[in-house]
Amino acid sequence: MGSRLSASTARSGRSGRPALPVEVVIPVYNESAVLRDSVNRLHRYLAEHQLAAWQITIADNASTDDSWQVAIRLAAELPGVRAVHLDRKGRGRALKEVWLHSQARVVAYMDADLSTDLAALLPLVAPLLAGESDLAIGTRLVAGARVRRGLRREVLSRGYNRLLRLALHSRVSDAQCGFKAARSEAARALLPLVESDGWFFDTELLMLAQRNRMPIHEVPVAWVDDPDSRVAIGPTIVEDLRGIWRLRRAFGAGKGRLPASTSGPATSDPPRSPERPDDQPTDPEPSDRRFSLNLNWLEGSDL
Ligand SMILES: Nc1nc2c(ncn2[C@@H]2O[C@H](COP(=O)(O)OP(=O)(O)O)[C@@H](O)[C@H]2O)c(=O)[nH]1
Ligand SMILES: [Mg+2]
Repeated sequence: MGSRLSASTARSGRSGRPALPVEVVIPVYNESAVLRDSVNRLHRYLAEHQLAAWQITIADNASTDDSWQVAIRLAAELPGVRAVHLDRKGRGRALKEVWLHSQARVVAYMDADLSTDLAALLPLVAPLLAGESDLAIGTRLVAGARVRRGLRREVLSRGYNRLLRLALHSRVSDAQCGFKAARSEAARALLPLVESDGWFFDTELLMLAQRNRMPIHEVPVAWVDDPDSRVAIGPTIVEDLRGIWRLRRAFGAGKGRLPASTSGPATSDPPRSPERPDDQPTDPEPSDRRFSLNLNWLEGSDL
Protein backbone atom coordinates (compact mmCIF):
# COMPACT_ATOMS: atom_id res chain seq x y z
CA MET A 1 0.00 0.00 0.00
CA GLY A 2 3.00 2.26 -0.31
CA SER A 3 3.30 3.55 3.22
CA ARG A 4 6.30 4.83 5.07
CA LEU A 5 6.89 5.81 8.62
CA SER A 6 8.51 8.95 9.87
CA ALA A 7 11.99 8.73 11.34
CA SER A 8 10.77 8.66 14.91
CA THR A 9 7.92 6.22 15.16
CA ALA A 10 6.17 3.75 17.37
CA ARG A 11 6.91 5.06 20.81
CA SER A 12 4.37 4.22 23.44
CA GLY A 13 2.83 6.80 25.73
CA ARG A 14 4.57 5.45 28.81
CA SER A 15 7.88 3.75 28.82
CA GLY A 16 8.43 0.28 30.23
CA ARG A 17 5.05 -1.07 29.17
CA PRO A 18 5.29 -3.96 26.77
CA ALA A 19 1.66 -3.99 25.68
CA LEU A 20 0.09 -1.09 23.88
CA PRO A 21 -3.60 -0.91 24.72
CA VAL A 22 -4.78 1.96 22.54
CA GLU A 23 -3.69 3.44 19.23
CA VAL A 24 -5.52 6.58 18.14
CA VAL A 25 -5.24 7.39 14.44
CA ILE A 26 -5.74 10.86 13.03
CA PRO A 27 -6.41 10.56 9.29
CA VAL A 28 -5.10 13.62 7.52
CA TYR A 29 -5.59 15.20 4.15
CA ASN A 30 -4.45 18.81 3.91
CA GLU A 31 -4.89 19.66 7.58
CA SER A 32 -1.82 21.78 8.18
CA ALA A 33 -3.98 24.59 9.59
CA VAL A 34 -5.23 22.52 12.55
CA LEU A 35 -2.94 19.49 12.81
CA ARG A 36 -0.44 20.81 15.32
CA ASP A 37 -3.05 22.18 17.67
CA SER A 38 -5.23 19.05 17.43
CA VAL A 39 -2.39 16.61 18.08
CA ASN A 40 -1.17 18.71 20.99
CA ARG A 41 -4.66 18.72 22.50
CA LEU A 42 -5.10 14.98 22.06
CA HIS A 43 -1.62 14.34 23.45
CA ARG A 44 -2.35 16.44 26.52
CA TYR A 45 -5.70 14.75 27.02
CA LEU A 46 -4.23 11.24 26.86
CA ALA A 47 -1.36 12.16 29.17
CA GLU A 48 -3.70 13.76 31.71
CA HIS A 49 -6.24 10.95 31.70
CA GLN A 50 -3.77 8.16 32.39
CA LEU A 51 -5.09 5.83 29.74
CA ALA A 52 -2.72 2.93 30.57
CA ALA A 53 -0.56 3.31 27.44
CA TRP A 54 -1.34 4.78 24.08
CA GLN A 55 0.00 5.91 20.78
CA ILE A 56 -1.14 8.62 18.42
CA THR A 57 -0.63 7.90 14.74
CA ILE A 58 -1.00 10.67 12.20
CA ALA A 59 -1.94 8.99 8.91
CA ASP A 60 -1.43 11.33 5.98
CA ASN A 61 -2.54 10.45 2.45
CA ALA A 62 -0.94 12.45 -0.25
CA SER A 63 -1.57 15.86 1.31
CA THR A 64 -0.59 18.67 -1.01
CA ASP A 65 -0.03 21.21 1.78
CA ASP A 66 2.69 20.78 4.41
CA SER A 67 0.68 18.41 6.66
CA TRP A 68 3.31 15.70 6.26
CA GLN A 69 6.12 18.03 7.38
CA VAL A 70 4.03 19.08 10.38
CA ALA A 71 3.34 15.42 11.15
CA ILE A 72 7.04 14.51 11.07
CA ARG A 73 7.88 17.39 13.37
CA LEU A 74 5.15 16.39 15.84
CA ALA A 75 6.42 12.80 15.83
CA ALA A 76 9.92 14.06 16.63
CA GLU A 77 8.75 16.40 19.38
CA LEU A 78 6.10 14.42 21.22
CA PRO A 79 6.60 11.05 22.88
CA GLY A 80 3.97 8.57 21.80
CA VAL A 81 3.33 10.21 18.43
CA ARG A 82 4.26 8.72 15.08
CA ALA A 83 3.48 9.64 11.50
CA VAL A 84 2.56 7.37 8.60
CA HIS A 85 2.42 8.46 4.99
CA LEU A 86 0.48 6.78 2.20
CA ASP A 87 0.81 7.72 -1.43
CA ARG A 88 -2.82 7.27 -2.43
CA LYS A 89 -5.82 9.16 -1.13
CA GLY A 90 -8.70 7.76 0.87
CA ARG A 91 -9.54 7.96 4.55
CA GLY A 92 -10.64 4.32 4.59
CA ARG A 93 -7.34 3.31 3.01
CA ALA A 94 -5.39 5.08 5.76
CA LEU A 95 -7.43 3.53 8.56
CA LYS A 96 -7.18 0.04 7.08
CA GLU A 97 -3.42 0.34 6.73
CA VAL A 98 -2.77 1.53 10.28
CA TRP A 99 -5.41 -0.53 12.05
CA LEU A 100 -4.40 -3.76 10.30
CA HIS A 101 -0.78 -3.39 11.36
CA SER A 102 -1.41 -2.03 14.83
CA GLN A 103 0.15 -3.68 17.86
CA ALA A 104 -2.53 -2.19 20.08
CA ARG A 105 -5.44 -4.02 21.69
CA VAL A 106 -7.82 -1.26 20.71
CA VAL A 107 -7.62 0.94 17.63
CA ALA A 108 -9.46 4.23 17.32
CA TYR A 109 -9.66 7.18 15.00
CA MET A 110 -10.83 10.75 15.14
CA ASP A 111 -11.04 13.51 12.57
CA ALA A 112 -8.18 15.96 12.56
CA ASP A 113 -10.41 18.93 13.31
CA LEU A 114 -11.37 17.40 16.69
CA SER A 115 -15.01 18.22 16.10
CA THR A 116 -15.83 15.66 18.78
CA ASP A 117 -15.20 16.70 22.37
CA LEU A 118 -12.40 14.50 23.69
CA ALA A 119 -14.39 13.76 26.84
CA ALA A 120 -16.03 10.97 24.80
CA LEU A 121 -12.74 9.15 24.19
CA LEU A 122 -12.54 7.15 27.41
CA PRO A 123 -16.20 6.07 27.25
CA LEU A 124 -15.47 5.06 23.65
CA VAL A 125 -12.53 2.76 24.36
CA ALA A 126 -13.37 1.49 27.85
CA PRO A 127 -15.91 -1.17 26.81
CA LEU A 128 -13.50 -2.39 24.13
CA LEU A 129 -10.63 -2.73 26.58
CA ALA A 130 -12.99 -4.53 28.93
CA GLY A 131 -13.94 -6.94 26.14
CA GLU A 132 -17.60 -5.95 26.43
CA SER A 133 -17.93 -4.72 22.89
CA ASP A 134 -16.22 -5.14 19.52
CA LEU A 135 -16.77 -1.72 18.02
CA ALA A 136 -17.59 1.67 19.50
CA ILE A 137 -18.87 4.76 17.75
CA GLY A 138 -19.50 8.34 18.62
CA THR A 139 -23.06 9.38 17.81
CA ARG A 140 -24.62 12.79 17.28
CA LEU A 141 -28.11 11.46 16.79
CA VAL A 142 -29.26 10.20 20.17
CA ALA A 143 -30.42 11.85 23.37
CA GLY A 144 -27.43 13.07 25.31
CA ALA A 145 -25.49 14.23 22.25
CA ARG A 146 -24.84 17.95 21.90
CA VAL A 147 -24.40 19.05 18.32
CA ARG A 148 -23.69 22.34 16.64
CA ARG A 149 -23.87 22.08 12.88
CA GLY A 150 -25.71 23.62 9.95
CA LEU A 151 -29.17 22.57 8.80
CA ARG A 152 -27.93 21.05 5.55
CA ARG A 153 -25.50 18.73 7.33
CA GLU A 154 -28.09 17.80 9.94
CA VAL A 155 -30.66 16.86 7.28
CA LEU A 156 -28.12 14.92 5.22
CA SER A 157 -26.89 13.05 8.26
CA ARG A 158 -30.36 12.08 9.49
CA GLY A 159 -31.47 11.17 5.96
CA TYR A 160 -28.42 8.99 5.40
CA ASN A 161 -28.88 7.06 8.62
CA ARG A 162 -32.57 6.59 7.89
CA LEU A 163 -31.67 5.23 4.48
CA LEU A 164 -29.27 2.78 6.12
CA ARG A 165 -32.08 1.58 8.36
CA LEU A 166 -34.36 1.03 5.38
CA ALA A 167 -31.84 -0.46 2.99
CA LEU A 168 -29.56 -2.42 5.30
CA HIS A 169 -31.60 -2.75 8.50
CA SER A 170 -28.97 -0.67 10.25
CA ARG A 171 -29.31 -0.39 13.98
CA VAL A 172 -26.51 2.14 14.20
CA SER A 173 -27.74 5.62 15.08
CA ASP A 174 -24.90 7.55 13.39
CA ALA A 175 -22.65 5.77 10.89
CA GLN A 176 -20.70 8.83 9.85
CA CYS A 177 -19.36 10.40 13.02
CA GLY A 178 -15.57 10.71 12.69
CA PHE A 179 -14.92 9.19 16.08
CA LYS A 180 -14.79 5.39 16.28
CA ALA A 181 -12.86 2.53 17.81
CA ALA A 182 -12.61 -1.23 17.59
CA ARG A 183 -11.00 -4.14 19.36
CA SER A 184 -8.01 -4.88 17.15
CA GLU A 185 -8.98 -8.50 16.86
CA ALA A 186 -12.42 -7.54 15.56
CA ALA A 187 -10.91 -4.97 13.21
CA ARG A 188 -8.43 -7.50 11.83
CA ALA A 189 -11.27 -9.92 11.14
CA LEU A 190 -13.53 -7.37 9.47
CA LEU A 191 -11.13 -5.15 7.54
CA PRO A 192 -10.27 -7.67 4.80
CA LEU A 193 -14.00 -7.72 3.98
CA VAL A 194 -14.25 -3.93 3.68
CA GLU A 195 -13.92 -2.86 0.06
CA SER A 196 -14.28 0.89 0.43
CA ASP A 197 -11.10 2.93 0.78
CA GLY A 198 -13.00 6.20 0.97
CA TRP A 199 -15.85 7.75 2.94
CA PHE A 200 -18.08 4.65 2.78
CA PHE A 201 -15.48 2.75 4.82
CA ASP A 202 -17.18 3.56 8.13
CA THR A 203 -20.62 2.41 7.01
CA GLU A 204 -19.25 -0.77 5.46
CA LEU A 205 -17.28 -1.66 8.57
CA LEU A 206 -20.32 -1.12 10.79
CA MET A 207 -22.74 -3.02 8.57
CA LEU A 208 -20.31 -5.95 8.39
CA ALA A 209 -19.94 -5.91 12.16
CA GLN A 210 -23.71 -5.85 12.60
CA ARG A 211 -24.09 -8.68 10.10
CA ASN A 212 -21.66 -10.74 12.13
CA ARG A 213 -23.45 -9.91 15.36
CA MET A 214 -20.56 -7.99 16.80
CA PRO A 215 -21.71 -5.63 19.55
CA ILE A 216 -21.40 -1.96 18.67
CA HIS A 217 -21.29 0.41 21.59
CA GLU A 218 -22.59 3.95 21.10
CA VAL A 219 -21.37 7.02 22.92
CA PRO A 220 -23.29 10.31 22.62
CA VAL A 221 -20.81 13.03 21.79
CA ALA A 222 -20.54 16.78 21.96
CA TRP A 223 -19.85 17.86 18.39
CA VAL A 224 -19.01 21.28 16.99
CA ASP A 225 -18.91 21.12 13.23
CA ASP A 226 -15.89 22.51 11.43
CA PRO A 227 -17.12 24.01 8.17
CA ASP A 228 -13.66 23.46 6.59
CA SER A 229 -14.45 20.11 4.98
CA ARG A 230 -12.62 17.67 2.68
CA VAL A 231 -15.97 16.15 1.68
CA ALA A 232 -17.27 16.84 -1.83
CA ILE A 233 -20.97 16.38 -1.13
CA GLY A 234 -22.14 15.28 -4.61
CA PRO A 235 -19.52 12.58 -5.31
CA THR A 236 -19.74 11.37 -1.71
CA ILE A 237 -23.52 10.87 -1.95
CA VAL A 238 -22.99 8.87 -5.14
CA GLU A 239 -20.25 6.82 -3.46
CA ASP A 240 -22.53 6.14 -0.48
CA LEU A 241 -25.50 5.12 -2.62
CA ARG A 242 -23.31 2.78 -4.66
CA GLY A 243 -21.89 1.33 -1.47
CA ILE A 244 -25.32 0.71 0.03
CA TRP A 245 -26.47 -0.96 -3.16
CA ARG A 246 -23.31 -3.12 -3.25
CA LEU A 247 -23.77 -4.22 0.36
CA ARG A 248 -27.48 -4.99 -0.16
CA ARG A 249 -26.65 -7.23 -3.06
CA ALA A 250 -23.71 -8.88 -1.30
CA PHE A 251 -25.68 -9.54 1.89
CA GLY A 252 -28.64 -10.75 -0.12
CA ALA A 253 -26.30 -13.24 -1.79
CA GLY A 254 -25.17 -14.49 1.62
CA LYS A 255 -21.79 -12.74 1.58
CA GLY A 256 -20.14 -10.77 4.35
CA ARG A 257 -20.00 -13.43 7.00
CA LEU A 258 -16.91 -14.24 9.00
CA PRO A 259 -15.91 -17.80 9.76
CA ALA A 260 -17.19 -18.62 13.26
CA SER A 261 -13.65 -18.86 14.68
CA THR A 262 -12.85 -15.21 13.94
CA SER A 263 -15.86 -13.87 15.79
CA GLY A 264 -15.40 -11.73 18.89
CA PRO A 265 -16.51 -12.32 22.48
CA ALA A 266 -20.19 -11.71 21.91
CA THR A 267 -20.41 -13.42 18.54
CA SER A 268 -20.82 -16.99 19.61
CA ASP A 269 -24.43 -17.26 18.46
CA PRO A 270 -24.90 -19.35 15.34
CA PRO A 271 -25.10 -17.25 12.18
CA ARG A 272 -28.53 -16.34 10.89
CA SER A 273 -29.90 -17.99 7.81
CA PRO A 274 -29.02 -16.27 4.51
CA GLU A 275 -32.71 -15.53 3.90
CA ARG A 276 -32.62 -12.91 6.67
CA PRO A 277 -29.10 -11.59 6.18
CA ASP A 278 -29.56 -8.12 7.56
CA ASP A 279 -31.96 -8.58 10.38
CA GLN A 280 -29.42 -8.69 13.16
CA PRO A 281 -29.29 -6.68 16.33
CA THR A 282 -26.35 -4.37 16.78
CA ASP A 283 -26.30 -4.12 20.51
CA PRO A 284 -29.17 -5.41 22.57
CA GLU A 285 -28.83 -2.83 25.35
CA PRO A 286 -26.76 0.01 24.01
CA SER A 287 -28.30 2.69 26.15
CA ASP A 288 -27.98 0.67 29.36
CA ARG A 289 -24.37 -0.02 28.72
CA ARG A 290 -23.60 3.48 27.58
CA PHE A 291 -23.62 5.02 31.02
CA SER A 292 -22.71 2.10 33.21
CA LEU A 293 -18.98 2.12 32.73
CA ASN A 294 -16.63 2.51 35.60
CA LEU A 295 -13.53 4.09 34.14
CA ASN A 296 -11.40 3.99 37.26
CA TRP A 297 -10.00 0.61 36.43
CA LEU A 298 -8.20 2.12 33.47
CA GLU A 299 -5.88 3.94 35.79
CA GLY A 300 -2.77 2.02 36.56
CA SER A 301 -4.11 -1.19 35.10
CA ASP A 302 -1.62 -3.35 33.30
CA LEU A 303 -3.64 -3.48 30.14
N1 LIG B 1 -5.71 9.95 5.56
C1 LIG B 1 -6.69 10.60 4.92
N2 LIG B 1 -7.51 11.38 5.62
C2 LIG B 1 -8.48 12.04 4.96
C3 LIG B 1 -8.68 11.94 3.56
N3 LIG B 1 -9.72 12.73 3.22
C4 LIG B 1 -10.16 13.30 4.38
N4 LIG B 1 -9.41 12.88 5.41
C5 LIG B 1 -9.53 13.22 6.83
O1 LIG B 1 -10.79 12.77 7.29
C6 LIG B 1 -11.20 13.59 8.36
C7 LIG B 1 -12.60 14.11 8.12
O2 LIG B 1 -12.56 15.07 7.10
P1 LIG B 1 -13.43 16.38 7.21
O3 LIG B 1 -13.12 17.22 6.03
O4 LIG B 1 -13.26 16.99 8.58
O5 LIG B 1 -14.88 15.74 7.07
P2 LIG B 1 -16.25 16.37 7.56
O6 LIG B 1 -16.08 16.72 9.01
O7 LIG B 1 -17.25 15.29 7.32
O8 LIG B 1 -16.45 17.58 6.71
C8 LIG B 1 -10.16 14.71 8.49
O9 LIG B 1 -9.25 14.34 9.49
C9 LIG B 1 -9.52 14.70 7.11
O10 LIG B 1 -8.21 15.22 7.09
C10 LIG B 1 -7.77 11.12 2.84
O11 LIG B 1 -7.84 10.97 1.63
N5 LIG B 1 -6.82 10.48 3.57
MG1 LIG C 1 -14.71 17.80 9.91
